[in-house]
Amino acid sequence: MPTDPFSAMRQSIIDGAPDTASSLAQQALAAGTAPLDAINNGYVPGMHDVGEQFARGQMYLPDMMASAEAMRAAMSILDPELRKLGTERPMAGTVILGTTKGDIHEIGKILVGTLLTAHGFLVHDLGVDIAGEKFAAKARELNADIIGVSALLTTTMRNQKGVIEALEKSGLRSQVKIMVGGAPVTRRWADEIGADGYAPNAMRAVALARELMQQKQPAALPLHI
Ligand code: HCB
Repeated sequence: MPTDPFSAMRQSIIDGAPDTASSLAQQALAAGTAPLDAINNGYVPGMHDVGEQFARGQMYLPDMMASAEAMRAAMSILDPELRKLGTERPMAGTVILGTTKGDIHEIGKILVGTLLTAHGFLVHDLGVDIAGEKFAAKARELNADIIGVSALLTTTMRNQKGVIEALEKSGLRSQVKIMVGGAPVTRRWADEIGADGYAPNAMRAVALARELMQQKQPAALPLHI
Protein backbone atom coordinates (compact mmCIF):
# COMPACT_ATOMS: atom_id res chain seq x y z
CA MET A 1 0.00 0.00 0.00
CA PRO A 2 1.51 3.41 -1.01
CA THR A 3 2.28 5.83 1.88
CA ASP A 4 1.33 9.05 0.06
CA PRO A 5 -2.43 9.52 0.76
CA PHE A 6 -3.38 10.49 -2.81
CA SER A 7 -1.53 7.45 -4.22
CA ALA A 8 -3.26 5.25 -1.65
CA MET A 9 -6.66 6.64 -2.70
CA ARG A 10 -5.82 6.02 -6.33
CA GLN A 11 -4.73 2.45 -5.51
CA SER A 12 -7.95 1.78 -3.54
CA ILE A 13 -9.93 2.50 -6.71
CA ILE A 14 -7.67 0.32 -8.88
CA ASP A 15 -8.00 -2.47 -6.29
CA GLY A 16 -11.78 -2.03 -6.14
CA ALA A 17 -11.59 -1.78 -2.33
CA PRO A 18 -14.60 0.20 -0.96
CA ASP A 19 -13.62 -0.12 2.71
CA THR A 20 -10.12 1.19 2.09
CA ALA A 21 -11.45 3.95 -0.19
CA SER A 22 -13.91 5.18 2.43
CA SER A 23 -11.51 4.96 5.35
CA LEU A 24 -8.89 6.93 3.38
CA ALA A 25 -11.56 9.56 2.69
CA GLN A 26 -12.34 9.75 6.41
CA GLN A 27 -8.65 10.05 7.27
CA ALA A 28 -8.23 12.79 4.66
CA LEU A 29 -11.08 14.84 6.10
CA ALA A 30 -9.73 14.37 9.62
CA ALA A 31 -6.32 15.59 8.42
CA GLY A 32 -7.90 18.74 6.93
CA THR A 33 -7.55 17.75 3.26
CA ALA A 34 -10.08 19.55 1.05
CA PRO A 35 -12.62 16.99 -0.26
CA LEU A 36 -12.14 18.25 -3.81
CA ASP A 37 -8.36 17.66 -3.60
CA ALA A 38 -8.98 14.07 -2.53
CA ILE A 39 -11.37 13.58 -5.46
CA ASN A 40 -9.22 15.29 -8.10
CA ASN A 41 -5.78 14.06 -6.98
CA GLY A 42 -6.66 10.64 -5.57
CA TYR A 43 -9.87 8.97 -6.62
CA VAL A 44 -10.52 10.30 -10.15
CA PRO A 45 -6.98 9.46 -11.39
CA GLY A 46 -7.68 5.94 -10.07
CA MET A 47 -10.79 5.70 -12.27
CA HIS A 48 -8.78 6.86 -15.27
CA ASP A 49 -6.18 4.13 -14.62
CA VAL A 50 -8.98 1.59 -14.43
CA GLY A 51 -10.36 2.73 -17.80
CA GLU A 52 -6.91 2.42 -19.39
CA GLN A 53 -6.32 -1.04 -17.94
CA PHE A 54 -9.74 -2.14 -19.17
CA ALA A 55 -9.00 -0.81 -22.66
CA ARG A 56 -5.70 -2.77 -22.68
CA GLY A 57 -7.50 -5.95 -21.65
CA GLN A 58 -5.71 -6.01 -18.27
CA MET A 59 -8.99 -5.60 -16.36
CA TYR A 60 -12.42 -7.10 -16.85
CA LEU A 61 -15.94 -5.86 -16.29
CA PRO A 62 -16.32 -7.18 -12.70
CA ASP A 63 -13.07 -5.36 -11.78
CA MET A 64 -14.41 -2.14 -13.28
CA MET A 65 -17.63 -2.61 -11.29
CA ALA A 66 -15.64 -3.11 -8.07
CA SER A 67 -13.71 0.09 -8.82
CA ALA A 68 -16.98 1.96 -9.33
CA GLU A 69 -18.16 0.62 -5.96
CA ALA A 70 -14.97 1.88 -4.30
CA MET A 71 -15.48 5.30 -5.93
CA ARG A 72 -19.05 5.43 -4.61
CA ALA A 73 -17.83 4.51 -1.11
CA ALA A 74 -15.32 7.38 -1.14
CA MET A 75 -17.92 9.80 -2.51
CA SER A 76 -20.40 8.85 0.22
CA ILE A 77 -17.91 10.27 2.74
CA LEU A 78 -16.81 13.33 0.72
CA ASP A 79 -20.12 14.31 -0.88
CA PRO A 80 -21.86 15.62 2.31
CA GLU A 81 -18.83 17.81 3.09
CA LEU A 82 -18.95 19.38 -0.36
CA ARG A 83 -22.73 19.84 -0.27
CA LYS A 84 -22.53 21.75 3.02
CA LEU A 85 -20.81 24.58 1.15
CA GLY A 86 -23.89 25.07 -1.06
CA THR A 87 -26.18 26.01 1.81
CA GLU A 88 -24.00 29.04 2.48
CA ARG A 89 -24.55 30.49 -1.00
CA PRO A 90 -27.50 32.20 -2.73
CA MET A 91 -29.53 29.97 -5.10
CA ALA A 92 -27.64 30.06 -8.39
CA GLY A 93 -30.13 28.28 -10.69
CA THR A 94 -31.94 24.99 -11.27
CA VAL A 95 -30.11 22.22 -13.09
CA ILE A 96 -31.39 18.86 -14.28
CA LEU A 97 -28.75 16.17 -14.73
CA GLY A 98 -28.89 12.75 -16.29
CA THR A 99 -26.94 10.17 -18.25
CA THR A 100 -28.28 9.66 -21.71
CA LYS A 101 -30.37 6.77 -23.05
CA GLY A 102 -28.52 3.44 -23.25
CA ASP A 103 -25.76 4.52 -20.87
CA ILE A 104 -25.45 3.54 -17.20
CA HIS A 105 -22.25 5.42 -16.27
CA GLU A 106 -23.05 7.79 -13.39
CA ILE A 107 -19.94 8.62 -11.35
CA GLY A 108 -18.94 11.71 -13.32
CA LYS A 109 -22.52 12.99 -13.40
CA ILE A 110 -22.86 12.54 -9.64
CA LEU A 111 -19.64 14.49 -9.16
CA VAL A 112 -20.95 17.29 -11.38
CA GLY A 113 -24.16 17.32 -9.30
CA THR A 114 -22.24 17.47 -6.02
CA LEU A 115 -20.11 20.40 -7.13
CA LEU A 116 -23.05 22.29 -8.60
CA THR A 117 -24.89 21.82 -5.29
CA ALA A 118 -21.79 22.97 -3.42
CA HIS A 119 -21.88 26.15 -5.50
CA GLY A 120 -25.50 26.95 -4.75
CA PHE A 121 -27.35 25.30 -7.66
CA LEU A 122 -30.52 23.35 -7.04
CA VAL A 123 -29.81 20.00 -8.74
CA HIS A 124 -32.29 17.35 -9.78
CA ASP A 125 -30.51 14.17 -10.87
CA LEU A 126 -32.70 11.98 -13.11
CA GLY A 127 -30.25 9.07 -12.98
CA VAL A 128 -28.99 6.94 -15.87
CA ASP A 129 -30.41 5.67 -19.17
CA ILE A 130 -32.64 8.73 -19.59
CA ALA A 131 -34.53 9.48 -22.83
CA GLY A 132 -34.72 13.03 -24.20
CA GLU A 133 -38.47 13.28 -23.52
CA LYS A 134 -37.90 12.63 -19.82
CA PHE A 135 -35.33 15.45 -19.61
CA ALA A 136 -37.80 17.78 -21.35
CA ALA A 137 -40.73 16.80 -19.11
CA LYS A 138 -38.68 17.40 -15.95
CA ALA A 139 -37.39 20.72 -17.31
CA ARG A 140 -40.99 21.86 -17.77
CA GLU A 141 -42.06 20.59 -14.34
CA LEU A 142 -39.21 22.32 -12.48
CA ASN A 143 -38.93 25.36 -14.74
CA ALA A 144 -35.24 24.42 -15.06
CA ASP A 145 -32.53 26.80 -16.21
CA ILE A 146 -30.00 24.22 -17.40
CA ILE A 147 -29.92 20.57 -18.43
CA GLY A 148 -26.60 18.71 -18.09
CA VAL A 149 -26.35 15.55 -20.17
CA SER A 150 -23.64 12.99 -19.56
CA ALA A 151 -22.51 10.26 -22.01
CA LEU A 152 -19.55 7.91 -21.54
CA LEU A 153 -19.87 5.71 -24.61
CA THR A 154 -19.21 6.70 -28.20
CA THR A 155 -22.43 4.85 -29.05
CA THR A 156 -24.58 6.90 -26.62
CA MET A 157 -23.07 10.32 -27.32
CA ARG A 158 -25.49 10.82 -30.18
CA ASN A 159 -28.39 10.57 -27.72
CA GLN A 160 -27.24 13.92 -26.31
CA LYS A 161 -28.53 15.36 -29.58
CA GLY A 162 -31.82 13.56 -28.88
CA VAL A 163 -32.17 15.58 -25.66
CA ILE A 164 -31.79 18.82 -27.60
CA GLU A 165 -34.35 17.64 -30.16
CA ALA A 166 -36.81 16.69 -27.40
CA LEU A 167 -36.42 20.12 -25.88
CA GLU A 168 -37.04 21.77 -29.27
CA LYS A 169 -40.13 19.61 -29.77
CA SER A 170 -41.54 20.62 -26.41
CA GLY A 171 -41.03 24.33 -27.17
CA LEU A 172 -38.58 24.81 -24.28
CA ARG A 173 -35.29 25.16 -26.14
CA SER A 174 -35.14 28.97 -25.89
CA GLN A 175 -35.61 28.85 -22.10
CA VAL A 176 -33.32 25.97 -21.14
CA LYS A 177 -29.54 25.91 -21.68
CA ILE A 178 -27.90 22.57 -22.43
CA MET A 179 -24.42 21.53 -21.35
CA VAL A 180 -22.85 18.22 -22.29
CA GLY A 181 -19.97 16.17 -20.91
CA GLY A 182 -18.50 12.70 -20.46
CA ALA A 183 -15.17 11.12 -21.41
CA PRO A 184 -15.68 10.89 -25.22
CA VAL A 185 -17.43 14.28 -25.51
CA THR A 186 -15.56 17.26 -26.96
CA ARG A 187 -16.27 20.95 -27.52
CA ARG A 188 -16.46 20.22 -31.23
CA TRP A 189 -19.15 17.60 -30.64
CA ALA A 190 -21.07 20.03 -28.43
CA ASP A 191 -20.99 22.65 -31.21
CA GLU A 192 -21.97 20.08 -33.83
CA ILE A 193 -25.13 19.05 -31.97
CA GLY A 194 -26.07 22.61 -30.98
CA ALA A 195 -25.43 22.36 -27.22
CA ASP A 196 -24.81 25.61 -25.33
CA GLY A 197 -21.59 24.39 -23.76
CA TYR A 198 -19.19 21.56 -22.94
CA ALA A 199 -17.27 20.91 -19.74
CA PRO A 200 -14.40 18.40 -19.43
CA ASN A 201 -14.73 18.07 -15.63
CA ALA A 202 -16.97 18.95 -12.70
CA MET A 203 -15.22 22.21 -11.77
CA ARG A 204 -15.49 23.46 -15.34
CA ALA A 205 -19.14 22.37 -15.36
CA VAL A 206 -19.75 24.74 -12.42
CA ALA A 207 -18.01 27.62 -14.24
CA LEU A 208 -19.98 26.83 -17.39
CA ALA A 209 -23.30 26.67 -15.51
CA ARG A 210 -22.59 30.12 -14.08
CA GLU A 211 -21.77 31.47 -17.55
CA LEU A 212 -25.00 30.01 -18.91
CA MET A 213 -26.98 31.62 -16.07
CA GLN A 214 -25.28 34.91 -16.89
CA GLN A 215 -26.42 34.55 -20.50
CA LYS A 216 -29.98 33.88 -19.30
CA GLN A 217 -30.10 36.73 -16.82
CA PRO A 218 -27.26 39.21 -17.36
CA ALA A 219 -26.12 41.03 -14.21
CA ALA A 220 -27.73 38.44 -11.91
CA LEU A 221 -24.56 36.64 -10.88
CA PRO A 222 -20.89 37.54 -10.50
CA LEU A 223 -18.81 35.24 -12.72
CA HIS A 224 -16.10 34.34 -10.21
CA ILE A 225 -16.57 31.14 -8.17
CO1 HCB B 1 -17.50 1.64 -18.65
N1 HCB B 1 -16.54 2.15 -20.28
N2 HCB B 1 -18.52 0.33 -19.67
N3 HCB B 1 -18.18 1.13 -16.93
N4 HCB B 1 -16.13 2.69 -17.81
C1 HCB B 1 -15.58 3.32 -20.13
C2 HCB B 1 -16.37 4.62 -20.30
C3 HCB B 1 -14.56 3.05 -21.32
C4 HCB B 1 -13.91 4.33 -21.89
C5 HCB B 1 -13.46 2.03 -20.87
C6 HCB B 1 -12.47 1.75 -21.97
O1 HCB B 1 -12.72 0.97 -22.85
N5 HCB B 1 -11.31 2.39 -21.93
C7 HCB B 1 -15.48 2.29 -22.33
C8 HCB B 1 -16.17 3.15 -23.39
C9 HCB B 1 -15.51 3.00 -24.76
C10 HCB B 1 -16.19 3.80 -25.80
O2 HCB B 1 -17.39 3.92 -25.92
N6 HCB B 1 -15.38 4.38 -26.66
C11 HCB B 1 -16.46 1.59 -21.41
C12 HCB B 1 -17.23 0.46 -21.79
C13 HCB B 1 -16.90 -0.16 -23.14
C14 HCB B 1 -18.24 -0.08 -20.96
C15 HCB B 1 -19.18 -1.25 -21.28
C16 HCB B 1 -19.76 -1.29 -22.72
C17 HCB B 1 -18.40 -2.55 -20.95
C18 HCB B 1 -19.12 -3.85 -21.29
O3 HCB B 1 -20.23 -4.08 -20.87
N7 HCB B 1 -18.45 -4.64 -22.08
C19 HCB B 1 -20.31 -1.06 -20.22
C20 HCB B 1 -21.42 -0.14 -20.76
C21 HCB B 1 -22.68 -0.22 -19.98
C22 HCB B 1 -23.66 0.85 -20.45
O4 HCB B 1 -23.52 2.01 -20.10
N8 HCB B 1 -24.67 0.46 -21.23
C23 HCB B 1 -19.54 -0.35 -19.14
C24 HCB B 1 -19.87 -0.44 -17.78
C25 HCB B 1 -19.19 0.20 -16.77
C26 HCB B 1 -19.44 -0.08 -15.28
C27 HCB B 1 -20.91 -0.36 -14.95
C28 HCB B 1 -18.61 -1.26 -14.87
C29 HCB B 1 -18.81 1.21 -14.63
C30 HCB B 1 -19.81 2.34 -14.39
C31 HCB B 1 -20.34 2.32 -12.98
C32 HCB B 1 -21.14 3.53 -12.63
O5 HCB B 1 -20.98 4.64 -13.15
N9 HCB B 1 -22.03 3.30 -11.68
C33 HCB B 1 -17.84 1.65 -15.72
C34 HCB B 1 -16.75 2.54 -15.49
C35 HCB B 1 -16.50 2.92 -14.05
C36 HCB B 1 -15.94 3.03 -16.54
C37 HCB B 1 -14.66 3.91 -16.44
C38 HCB B 1 -13.52 3.03 -15.99
C39 HCB B 1 -14.70 5.11 -15.53
C40 HCB B 1 -15.85 6.12 -15.79
C41 HCB B 1 -15.81 7.11 -14.65
O6 HCB B 1 -16.55 6.97 -13.68
N10 HCB B 1 -14.88 8.08 -14.73
C42 HCB B 1 -14.52 4.38 -17.94
C43 HCB B 1 -13.09 4.80 -18.34
C44 HCB B 1 -12.94 6.29 -18.57
O7 HCB B 1 -13.88 7.06 -18.61
N11 HCB B 1 -11.71 6.69 -18.80
C45 HCB B 1 -15.05 3.16 -18.68
C46 HCB B 1 -14.61 9.05 -13.65
C47 HCB B 1 -15.48 10.28 -13.79
C48 HCB B 1 -15.17 11.26 -12.66
O8 HCB B 1 -15.18 10.91 -15.04
O9 HCB B 1 -15.60 11.39 -17.48
O10 HCB B 1 -17.34 10.13 -16.12
P1 HCB B 1 -16.27 11.15 -16.18
O11 HCB B 1 -16.99 12.54 -15.72
C49 HCB B 1 -16.29 13.79 -15.66
C50 HCB B 1 -16.33 14.59 -16.98
O12 HCB B 1 -16.50 13.81 -18.13
C51 HCB B 1 -17.39 15.64 -16.76
O13 HCB B 1 -17.30 15.89 -15.36
C52 HCB B 1 -17.10 14.64 -14.70
C53 HCB B 1 -16.46 14.88 -13.36
O14 HCB B 1 -15.20 15.49 -13.45
N12 HCB B 1 -18.80 15.34 -17.09
C54 HCB B 1 -19.72 16.31 -17.38
C55 HCB B 1 -19.43 14.16 -17.10
N13 HCB B 1 -20.73 14.31 -17.39
C56 HCB B 1 -20.95 15.63 -17.56
C57 HCB B 1 -22.11 16.31 -17.88
C58 HCB B 1 -22.03 17.69 -18.05
O15 HCB B 1 -23.12 18.37 -18.38
C59 HCB B 1 -20.81 18.36 -17.87
C60 HCB B 1 -19.64 17.68 -17.53
